[in-house]
Order: sequence, then C-alpha cells, then structure tokens
Amino acid sequence: MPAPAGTKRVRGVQIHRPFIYGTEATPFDPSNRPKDAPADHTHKWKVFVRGINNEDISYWLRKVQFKLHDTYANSVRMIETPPFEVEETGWGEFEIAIKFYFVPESTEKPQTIWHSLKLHPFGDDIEGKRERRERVDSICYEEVLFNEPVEQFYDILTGGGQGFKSKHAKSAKGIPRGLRTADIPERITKDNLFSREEESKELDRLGEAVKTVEKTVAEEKARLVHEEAKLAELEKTEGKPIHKKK
Ligand code: SLL
Repeated sequence: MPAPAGTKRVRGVQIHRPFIYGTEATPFDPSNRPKDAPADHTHKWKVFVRGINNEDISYWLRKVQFKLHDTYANSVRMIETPPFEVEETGWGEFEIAIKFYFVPESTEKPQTIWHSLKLHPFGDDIEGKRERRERVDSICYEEVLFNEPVEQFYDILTGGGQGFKSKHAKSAKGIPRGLRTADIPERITKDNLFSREEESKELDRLGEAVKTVEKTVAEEKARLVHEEAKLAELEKTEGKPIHKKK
C-alpha cells in the first residue's frame, strides 16, 4: 500500500542543521535602571535560538516556546516568528525549557532542550567582569538531526533536492537548488564564535587531553607493576602477611 501523501520518508538519509541557543545578561546600571523594572530586579537578560551567523532557520523551525521560572507572569512564552527570543528583567538564575516546533511539512514532533540562565560572571576574572558590569553570555552550539525526513521536508531542508529527485520539488520554490546546507563558517567573527577553525582547534585540544590521560594511565600501570614486584619480593623474604581474624 503506498504511504499517504506527505509521509513517505527518504530512507537511509539523515540531515542535520546547526543552531545556537543561550542567554545574555547585563546588570542594571544603578544610576540608569529601566523605569518599568520591579525594584528587586537586578539584571536585564535575553534567551534566544538562532542560526549560526544569524542564518535564517525559519525554513525548518516554525516556532519556539520558552518556559520561564514560575515567578514570571505568563511564564510560557510562544514566539511565532523570528527572532526567536525573549527579553526580560529579573533577579535570579533558573533553568529555561526551550521547545522547538518544526515546520508542519516535517511531520516531526516538538523537541525540548534546557538552558540555565546565567546572570553572574563565571570563568576567569570574575571580580573584574563584575566591576566592569560586563555582559554575561552563556551560549551553546547544537545540531538538530532529522532522521529519514519525509520527502517534502527533505526538499525544504536541501532547497530543492541535492541528487534526490522528488515530485515535491515545488515545495521549496524560490530557493536555488542545494543552497540550504548545514555549513558553518570557516572562521569566527565578532558576531559569531562558532566556525570550522574553532571546531578543529577544539579537536586538537581534545586530542592533546587524550594523550595526557593515556600517558598518566601508562605511568600508573608501570608504578603498579613496580609495587607488585616489590611486594612479591618481600613475600619471598618475609612470608605472606598474616591477617588475624578478630
Ligand atoms: C533562585 N531558583 O532562587 C531561583 C529562582 C527566580 C527568578 C529564580 C523574577 C521574577 C519576578 C525572577 O528573577 N525570578 O518577576 O518577580 O535563584
């Protein structure tokens, strides 16, 4: 029996799309507080989901729901159009649930990720950052994986099909063939910290860390062999230790 329209999957294909999400928070300047902010609020902050380098991701991401702490009025915020972000003020850090709703053609179920709102500086030079009232960024890179997407979604994802001949090609009208990809920029810029160069540096760092761990394990093994040999030697001369039962 043929699959109903819009549900036929492209077998053996996985398509991923990168995105970034996170929070940015800035402490109020005491001499210039936002007038409408409640007296106990100390920071303004923003939570967002966006494409790498601000690439448009609305062709696969239909809308985003941000679930804030219950202390916020209307704590569930549905953002129907880009930019997918919520700006707020507050006094405390908490975990934000970010729910992704994919475009209806995808037939994909929504997915949720969690992110901790960071208001206070972390990492190096915490005191300096606090004194300079620096913005606190907590930003992550992530990829969403569409496993065997339905044909019509595949067309949308790839901008008209790359090698895959589909009768649904019209669904991606106006987009040149193969324009939509998961490519990330070669180098970082002021506005985008995620690049292939950074990825390769991170891989180098991980490679170095693995080497260090392997070296430590080898040294510990050698030490163990040495200690066991010493013990065997002692047992030969002194006999085995007697463990008295109480
Ligand atoms: C904490 N577990 O104790 C956290 C809770 C709540 C944050 C943080 C403002 C809400 C309002 C706000 O910042 N809530 O509008 O009053 O740190």
